[in-house]
Amino acid sequence: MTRPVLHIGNKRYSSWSLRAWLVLRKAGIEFEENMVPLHGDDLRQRLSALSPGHTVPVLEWQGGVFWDSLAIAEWAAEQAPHLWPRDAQQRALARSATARMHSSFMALRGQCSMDLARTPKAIGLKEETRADIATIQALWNDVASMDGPFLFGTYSIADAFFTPVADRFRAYDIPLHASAQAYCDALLSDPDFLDWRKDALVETFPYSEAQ
Ligand SMILES: N[C@@H](CCC(=O)N[C@@H](CS)C(=O)NCC(=O)O)C(=O)O
Repeated sequence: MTRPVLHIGNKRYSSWSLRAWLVLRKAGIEFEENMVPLHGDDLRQRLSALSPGHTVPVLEWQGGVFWDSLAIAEWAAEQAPHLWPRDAQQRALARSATARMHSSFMALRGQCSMDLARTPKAIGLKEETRADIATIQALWNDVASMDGPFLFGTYSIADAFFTPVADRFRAYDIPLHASAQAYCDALLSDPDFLDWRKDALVETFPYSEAQ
């Protein structure tokens, strides 16, 4: 079988690509990766040529082209069911937390863009950003199974989806509750994340320094 191809954005900045890539890694699926540099006047054209979603990540598999990190994660979970918790209640909760991450926290995402190479430095956070940070920590606290370092014990899609948030908290030097900090430390010391980060730190694309 030909390997699926995951089209991703710059590893340093593309948080949605990171999520899909982590999920495929955790699924144990062998895949090729193709970097689509997220800059240049022809970016929209290049993304449109890739998929009707006009964004990365994009998964090419058996002649089909699929987009959106959550759809790609669900595709992977069909082959690797361990990506969601085994218990039905926990599984529904993990999907709720993942969907919340996928659709929310615009203030944090807008003000604290992901930059894996950023030296930790605090900025003046907007009120809405502070509210997002408090909501995320409360959500983690509400759903955490306390059964291991990850939200639902063993690593799940929810953890892949929160990994870019953990790095934003690191990069913008955001003080966290002890349990939230421990969770972020677990996400940021995950070997697959560290593999991605290693590549991100040596990327040489043109970039503008995030605030
Ligand atoms: N909801 C989409 C969002 C994907 C997304 O916004 N990707 C960014 C890169 S992280 C992108 O392709 N930006 C280019 C653009 O919007 O022109 C997903 O979950 O995959």
